[in-house]
Amino acid sequence: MKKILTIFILLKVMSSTAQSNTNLPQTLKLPEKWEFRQAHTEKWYPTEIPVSIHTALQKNGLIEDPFWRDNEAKYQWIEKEDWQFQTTFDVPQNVFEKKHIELIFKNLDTYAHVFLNDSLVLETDNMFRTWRTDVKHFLKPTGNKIHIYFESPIAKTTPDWTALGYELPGGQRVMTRKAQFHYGWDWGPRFVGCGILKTPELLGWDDFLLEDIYVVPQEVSQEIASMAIRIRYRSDIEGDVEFVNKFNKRKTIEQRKLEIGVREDSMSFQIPNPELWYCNGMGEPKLYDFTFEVIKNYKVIATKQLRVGIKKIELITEKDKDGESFYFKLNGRRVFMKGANYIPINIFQDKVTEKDYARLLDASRDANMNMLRVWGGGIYEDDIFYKMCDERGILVWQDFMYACAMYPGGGNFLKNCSREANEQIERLRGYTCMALFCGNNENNEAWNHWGWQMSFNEDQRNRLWKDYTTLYNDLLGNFVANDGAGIPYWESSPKYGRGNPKSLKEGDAHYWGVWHDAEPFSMYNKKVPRFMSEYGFQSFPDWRTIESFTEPADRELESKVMLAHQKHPRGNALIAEYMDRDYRKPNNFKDFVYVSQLLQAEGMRTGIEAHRRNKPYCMGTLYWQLNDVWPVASWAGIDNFGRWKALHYFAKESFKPVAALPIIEDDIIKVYGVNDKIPFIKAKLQVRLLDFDGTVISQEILPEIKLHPDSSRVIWQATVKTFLKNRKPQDVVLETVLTSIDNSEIYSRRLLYLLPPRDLKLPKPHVKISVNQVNDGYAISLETNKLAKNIYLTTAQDGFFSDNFFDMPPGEKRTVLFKTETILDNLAGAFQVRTLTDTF
Ligand code: BMA
Repeated sequence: MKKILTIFILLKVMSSTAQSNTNLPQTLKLPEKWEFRQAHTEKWYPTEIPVSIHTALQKNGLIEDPFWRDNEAKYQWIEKEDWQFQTTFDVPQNVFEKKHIELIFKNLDTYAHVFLNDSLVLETDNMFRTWRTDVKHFLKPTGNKIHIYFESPIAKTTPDWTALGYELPGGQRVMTRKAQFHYGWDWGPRFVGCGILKTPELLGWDDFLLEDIYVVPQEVSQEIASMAIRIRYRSDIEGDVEFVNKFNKRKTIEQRKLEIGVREDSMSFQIPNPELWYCNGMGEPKLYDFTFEVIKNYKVIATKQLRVGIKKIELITEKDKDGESFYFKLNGRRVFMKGANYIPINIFQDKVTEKDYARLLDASRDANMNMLRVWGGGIYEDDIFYKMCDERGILVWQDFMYACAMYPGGGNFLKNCSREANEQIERLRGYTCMALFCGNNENNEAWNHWGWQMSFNEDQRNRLWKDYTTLYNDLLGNFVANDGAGIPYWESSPKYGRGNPKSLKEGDAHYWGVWHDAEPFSMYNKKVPRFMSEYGFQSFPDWRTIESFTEPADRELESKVMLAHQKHPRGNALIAEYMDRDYRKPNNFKDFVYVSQLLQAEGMRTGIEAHRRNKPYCMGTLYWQLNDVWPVASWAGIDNFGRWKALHYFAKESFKPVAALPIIEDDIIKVYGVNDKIPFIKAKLQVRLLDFDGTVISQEILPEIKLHPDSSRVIWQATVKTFLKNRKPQDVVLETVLTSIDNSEIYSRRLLYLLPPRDLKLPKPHVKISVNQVNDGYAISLETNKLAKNIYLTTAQDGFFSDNFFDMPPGEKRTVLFKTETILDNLAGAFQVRTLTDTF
């Protein structure tokens, strides 16, 4: 007993020394409670940070929910006003007595004048930068007042915008380094706000500050990985120190001499028998934990915990017989990229929680994605996003935040952009998930092919193009090359636009012939580029999501409120036109919403499969878009509540790493075997033609087929006629099932119809469900007497269906898990089932 007590006391003493190690820099988060008001008005209102002005107003009942009905239009006045925020705080001794005290802001949106105890200490003009300023001499131990005056981004930029003498494509938003989608997009509302989107901090330190640290693998062999830890520090002192790295109970120590000023240094350490970091579907995203310390006179003066994987990423752009390749190599192996374009989770960043990130990135991983493109009209994401991508094996294609516009040049603007880029490169290069920095979204393509040049004279054109190349080539490109830790750089996405035949032969492509030009989905089979970084089709969000912003009378396709939540001018017309090609007219708007999701999912599947079949000519497919910033009809596969549309369920199936993908080409049924995995795989293929009663008309089994690593080839084919055996195409469905040889694993299963749904003779099925409570929710077992097309399970409860929108032939049994924290009391009535035949 005595011994235990001694150990306990010892532990206590040790832990309290660690916490109160006053040699280390000390951080103080500023308080949550603030007050705010509209400038030039009297009354202050309470608020809690992080907050955007819209949230602050809403929480005080000064405005309604900005997403409700057509409220967006009512709240446009907010962008024209100035806003003030303030609070008071004390500075505890451990911070106050430090030699240096910096006030640090991240995500301060955007034009802020910061006053500390009535002195102006900082002025900011870029929401993507970290702002730090020395405030030691302005602080007192108690009763400090911080006041932030936000200028309207519109009023602030109007003089410079007008002085340009011409209108830059993209509009006035280009003048401000602020999330460009705040100004409205074809899937988002316009809310040009301001706000304190992260809690500001005070950072106190004495003689030494570790400003930056990251780890890069140097030499990697099977036996050993040599890693370099690179640091930048700021020091007021010289002298001997030790750099220490603790890894896996081993300590590496190196002696150093500190120098005064801002200095860079590095140390190395080794990982024996290293396991490399692999992306989702290729292997494990192995991460290693270690701790770096700087020790002076036996005292730790800086420490940092790091979590890093060992990976090498390369972008291979080589001339070949077709044009020029565009693919990624991870750890020396070619990888086919599967994923989507990511936009921010909410237009009001203050509302985004860690849980939201986890849910969306889990959904990406669960849908077999291995890459997300952080699109250039949004934000450089929060650290938590990249950390979660590291952990889930999701590679990140990171655009710099420039989209669909020409940006002003000039010293001040470019200086601001340079600082932003340097800070973001420095922050992001340490994340293992980082695969690419890309200069901008569509700016090159738009300038050269969207007719933008016509509104400028030659001088202006030359100047604008020079500003373009200065920013994306001379500045960003060089910054990434010099400081990007080996992460590749790509000037603009796409390399060529769809008007240019080269777009299918070189670089990455955005193919929008489907959608904008109303080309049929089957064009995806023809327009296969080297890497498809954008293509998409709209649908409506989940019905409950529609209910969240409407009154019952609003729930009509063309109601004023629904139109306020459809930002594409031809959106509804295009959906209706495509729907008419493939589906029978839905009975009502609710059915239209459901069918719009099927239409989108089927269309996108055509694209995904075309890209996968054509590997290695095509080496990536990122559809537009993963998610939504508010409730809206859009290209997203997951709506703003995190609810999966049919697309996300379909993508999960279509992205499976080993798959048999059927297609009919010139009356020949072809099945492609696609293997994205590293090992060579032997598999069994079963192809059956069934009628809608479940009778097998034809079938073929290939007991052993070989799927080479990272490959795609036709593994089986037959003419439609022989397989159809005099049956009519409207009465049958083709099923391909790819399993392991011993049937223990189903790699993929796919149903393919010979005609579009509107021409099928679908029977009315009777789908029986039975519900059982299980650990994390309810298991719903389904059976049907006839083919049930696109079974759609719904419930009024919050939760998640493990599967939905799937087809089920008779004879098959399926169990869907409904994950929920809610306890249901009426199991039988809790779930509803619909199928496609209920919509007409
Ligand atoms: C892409 C994107 C976005 C846009 C989407 C849908 O090209 O880069 O600008 O939202 O198209 O139109």
